[in-house]
Amino acid sequence: MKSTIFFLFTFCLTINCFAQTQKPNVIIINADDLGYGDLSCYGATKIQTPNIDQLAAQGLQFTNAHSSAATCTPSRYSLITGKYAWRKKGTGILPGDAALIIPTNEITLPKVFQQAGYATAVVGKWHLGLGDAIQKNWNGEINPGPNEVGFDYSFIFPATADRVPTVFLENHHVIALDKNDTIKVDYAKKIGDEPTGKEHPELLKMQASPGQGHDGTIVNGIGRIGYMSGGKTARWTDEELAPTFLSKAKQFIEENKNHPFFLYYALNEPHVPRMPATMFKGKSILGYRGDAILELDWAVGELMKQLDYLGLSKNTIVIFTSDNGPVLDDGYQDSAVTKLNGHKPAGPFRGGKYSIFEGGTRMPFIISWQGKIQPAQSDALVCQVDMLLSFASLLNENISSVYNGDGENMMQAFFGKDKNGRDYLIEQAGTLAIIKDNWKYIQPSNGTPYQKLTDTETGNNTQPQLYNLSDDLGEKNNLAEKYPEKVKALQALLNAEKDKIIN
Ligand code: NG6
Ligand code: CA
Repeated sequence: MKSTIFFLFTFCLTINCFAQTQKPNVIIINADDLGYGDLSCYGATKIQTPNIDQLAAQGLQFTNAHSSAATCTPSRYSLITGKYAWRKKGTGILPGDAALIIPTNEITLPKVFQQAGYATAVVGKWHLGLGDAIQKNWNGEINPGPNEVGFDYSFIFPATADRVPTVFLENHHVIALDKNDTIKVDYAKKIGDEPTGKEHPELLKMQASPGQGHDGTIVNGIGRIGYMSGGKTARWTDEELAPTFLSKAKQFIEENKNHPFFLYYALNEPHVPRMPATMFKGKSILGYRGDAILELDWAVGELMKQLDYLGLSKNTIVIFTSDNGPVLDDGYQDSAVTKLNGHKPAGPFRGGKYSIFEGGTRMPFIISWQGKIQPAQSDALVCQVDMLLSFASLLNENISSVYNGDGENMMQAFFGKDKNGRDYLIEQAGTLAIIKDNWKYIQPSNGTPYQKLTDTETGNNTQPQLYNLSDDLGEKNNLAEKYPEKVKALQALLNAEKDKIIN
């Protein structure tokens, strides 16, 4: 009898152990403002990104994968909630003091993993708001935040590197805070008595671009959007961002090496202000923007090494992508424009960040799972909004009673088995566009067609636009007048999507 119980016990342990090793770890690496053409595996010749290229060589590399939107907050909102951001007010680019915009009572991508027994973490840029109000005490517990929407562990900065407060938060608290030097944040008016970038540009180590703000509180010699006072010991230096996030990501992996984990690793590079670690300064021929891309590539390589070192490479799915298209001058004179050297950040696409043209949302997208996903290229139409439902399906989590969103189950496409992907997809910038069967319709809009400050062709046009992406990737040839029926059909499909009740 005793030996039977012992046998059963060891048998269960083995099965349990087996079940655990079978569940793959998942890492989503999300770069910030990295364009389709910024990586050598996507055709860049003026910069080499060997580590991301390696990931592409061992995985499935997509040519028609998208973020849902051409800026950060709506793009990330979509990834985490599995819903298009344009359905919900208040999901545009958030200031650094915004309240959390993800409802805490709804299903999210990390919650899917939690339900499946995973340890979950976000490390890096958040930009989805914190707390339940704008006016909040940065010196106490800040709640709700990433931990309330599905992340067991979070190590983040609140918004963007160019917005105050320039601090790290670990779970609910700002780290390295001196209780006698409390932080205050204001986006409407100057607070405290420190000189601002506007008052004292001579104090800046990198000048702000004229007319683009970034002249509030000076932190680490760089003018920011917004004002903060206090928190001197807690303020980061830009040069430490990538190494710090990398070290926290590696630590989380190490701590969970015997347990399935989901890591959302949201890198800051190459978003402004571009101020890479000293060892990357001047390393590329493209100025600090190129150097920041090399730093990003290095961080990806170091993360892969960590997986190898811990013996996790084979059982970890790694996805590499970006939140929106590229921009050169996004507020600082950092030589991204003058040292472009013929580099094409958006690759063959028109527009970039802020643009409804493909440059805005057509993203690098690589998925690697050694031994499970065959190395290849895929032209399937997929979107980051699909992550939630796709991973729910992979993990056999039935979420049909709690998820009513815009995502589709794209696991077959992520495995390279389905070559087509989605039937259609909606893209968001100032206006909306819809892609179906490689035709793209852009809804008319009164917005400016050209954003001078960032030198962006936004794609806005008061007339309908129709492009055939099969032979016009650069969206040069508007066929709307030639194919009015096609315009009508796509417009109707877009309108039907807009009318859908998603809650
Ligand atoms: C813009 C900022 C830009 C950048 C962007 C957010 C100005 C003039 N420009 O409003 O510098 O911070 O917001 O980028 O303020 S994102 O990638 O997070 O969406
Ligand atoms: Ca971004």
